[in-house]
Amino acid sequence: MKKTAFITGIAGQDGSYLSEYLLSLGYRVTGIVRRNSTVEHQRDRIYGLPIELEYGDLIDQGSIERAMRLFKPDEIYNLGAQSHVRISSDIPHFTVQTNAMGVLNMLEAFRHIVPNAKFYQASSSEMFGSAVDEDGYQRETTPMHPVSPYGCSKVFGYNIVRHHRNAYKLFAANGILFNHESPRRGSNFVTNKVVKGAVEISLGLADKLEMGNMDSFRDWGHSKDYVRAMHLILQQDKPEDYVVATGETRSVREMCEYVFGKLGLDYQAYVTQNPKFLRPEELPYLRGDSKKIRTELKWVPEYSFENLMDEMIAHWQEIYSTK
Ligand code: NAP
Ligand code: G4F
Repeated sequence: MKKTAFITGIAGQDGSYLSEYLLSLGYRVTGIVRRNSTVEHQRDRIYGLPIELEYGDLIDQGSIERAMRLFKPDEIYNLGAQSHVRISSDIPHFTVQTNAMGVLNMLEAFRHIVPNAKFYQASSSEMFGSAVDEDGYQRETTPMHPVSPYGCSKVFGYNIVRHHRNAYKLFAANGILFNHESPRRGSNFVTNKVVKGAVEISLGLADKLEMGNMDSFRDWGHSKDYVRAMHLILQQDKPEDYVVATGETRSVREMCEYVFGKLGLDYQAYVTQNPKFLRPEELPYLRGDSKKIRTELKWVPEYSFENLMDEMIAHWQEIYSTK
């Protein structure tokens, strides 16, 4: 029988790729979107997909329960979040309400309405914050010392999932995902900002790019590879938490060097620093050890860093060639 998936954050980067992936596997795909005054743009990433949508908000418990009763999901993917780390310092209350209390709202609806379903929580490497193991990696056992309202809210979500799993014997699992990108990434995240800006400069549409901290390191993978991991985590008999990462790390500076270099440019001639893009507290270094999901669930990413960046560059070149 056709399985039903219920996705919060369905119109976001991951929600859109996950929808496409689950549809390709024969799922009925359902989800919630928030009310927004510009409805056309809100649904750009999921335009034309045969999915069922209702209005809902993670902060509005009644709306979550309504959707859960209506869709009766077999699998629940809680991807909805205020997902921008720097902006979480500007809107900390909203961030915590959505990313922390929102998870509790989802778990309670899951527990009372569809307790036999399986639940995936979009946890984050930002939870590790300043903690790094001695060998230079973060993994499932690394302590969590978050350095942003976003990171703190995600730690609550992570822990309340583990609590509900243990206390009520629910299938609830965390994917601890490191940064993942794509042409669908919001253009105020660093990779897409750099790619878009560099393509504009290469076409003479801009002459500089204002950045924040160039010396933080991130472990960047492709969203398409990471949504496969989410699905895999829910196909197991036992709910467990898994780190999903490439295991490679690069600085923002190195990423700029690659992207501008691909376009025949020297990033140093165009990139300037604007303090408005710095964070009150920076997370300087992320590198994930995803041995557990690779060995136990046989997850293998298909994209390299270079393939990912090249796809994003081609995306922006295509956009500007049709303007
Ligand atoms: P994204 O593109 O920002 O998508 C987030 C989605 O959540 C958007 O559709 C957004 O809708 C929705 N949302 C925001 N507030 C909501 C609320 N109060 N109620 C219901 N929906 C709400 O993020 P993403 O990159 O796809 O990430 C998906 C999830 O993975 C997030 O939970 C993120 O924190 C987590 N994560 C991401 C990464 C990464 O590198 N991408 C890594 C680790 C974890 P609107 O457009 O209406 O705001
Ligand atoms: O692309 P970013 O904004 O992503 P960040 O903060 O690492 O968060 C992303 O990954 C998390 C997983 O670890 C997710 F949980 C979260 O939802 C989100 O998807 O910034 C990456 C790095 C930071 O060190 C930042 O300081 O890039 C640096 N950076 C330098 N200049 C900049 C800029 N980031 C942004 N967004 N804009 C800049 O101009």
